[in-house]
Amino acid sequence: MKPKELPVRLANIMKEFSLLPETLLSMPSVVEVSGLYKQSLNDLLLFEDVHETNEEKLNHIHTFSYHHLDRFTESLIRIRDRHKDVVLMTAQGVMEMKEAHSVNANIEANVQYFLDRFYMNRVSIRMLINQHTLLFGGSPNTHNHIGCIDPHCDVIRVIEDAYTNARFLCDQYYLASPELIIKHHNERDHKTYILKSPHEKGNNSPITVVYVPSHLYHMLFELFKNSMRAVVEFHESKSETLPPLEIIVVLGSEDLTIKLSDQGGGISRSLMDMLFNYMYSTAQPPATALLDTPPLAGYGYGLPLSRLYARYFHGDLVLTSLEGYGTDALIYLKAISSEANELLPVYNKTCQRQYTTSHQTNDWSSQVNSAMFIRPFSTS
Ligand code: W6P
Repeated sequence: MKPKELPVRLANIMKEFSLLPETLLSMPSVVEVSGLYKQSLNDLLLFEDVHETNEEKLNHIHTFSYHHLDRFTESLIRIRDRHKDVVLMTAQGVMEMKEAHSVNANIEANVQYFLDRFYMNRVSIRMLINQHTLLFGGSPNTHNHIGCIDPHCDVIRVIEDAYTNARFLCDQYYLASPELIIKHHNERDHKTYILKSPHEKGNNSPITVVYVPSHLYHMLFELFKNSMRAVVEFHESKSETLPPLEIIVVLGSEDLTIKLSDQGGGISRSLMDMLFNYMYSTAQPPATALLDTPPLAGYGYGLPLSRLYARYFHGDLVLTSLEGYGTDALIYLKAISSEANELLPVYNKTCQRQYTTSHQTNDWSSQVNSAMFIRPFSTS
């Protein structure tokens, strides 16, 4: 890691912070978050001063370096802990804004743009901190990982792990949960495996990828919760048996694709657009719904954050749906690790323009033209 990498990432996102609409910037929770970033940047800069002045003074490079490294590691752990609730605090800030101001399309677009970059920046900073603390924290490397990167991340194992834990929540709340069928196809190695899971295991070689298992787990756990909730709620009143979830994992030469299909009734196209929208997803649950809200999948920030995890290493997360039937969720990862470098928000003129120019107004009309329709939509 370059010595200034962390302070630069902190400073970049703080600059973007300052370009947010005042309506959001002035919210108490946002002021608080902004304060955490200032504090952490200060911590790191203070540290650089110590490094430079002491290095000039002292010739005991070795003893100094070890001491220095320990203090740096401790500082990073403190920063990681300080920022642990930032997603929650920021969501709180968005809620405060929605309550205090009327929000126009412009502000909504700015907030969406910012939060994607803000959370991506956060993912990247936490990844660097985790790498540093794992590699220099002094505890032995137990399972051939490089920091939090597993060079042989077993995709099916992570799928089964995420399924088991989501299923536990689902059973607890609904007293039922759908089965899972896993298939995988290893085209890259010119072999095809079909595997029924989690109950029947073949002796096929697993599909592995160089990846951060916790990121993959996070995405899959989120998707499983959404699918399970949809399946159970859609079939509750319909039949005794639940249609299973189906996963197919395909390793191609360029992409590793994981498709999770549910028969949970699907989502309309108009709702689909909203699933990744932070402003839409930040709703105070109505007081009466609090007790009824399942621990599974409220449409919170889970989906947009999962998509950021996928995009962080140049993958993606995509939903397609057949309303009335079910939904497919696709996770794309890079099959080749050399293509899976970090995707980072950069602060430049284009970015600045995003905040300063007004949101483009739509140049497609959806006005009902009475010449085209014999019976125009009712206005009630
Ligand atoms: C649904 C809604 C949803 C969101 C994300 C992933 C899967 C699903 N299924 O019905």
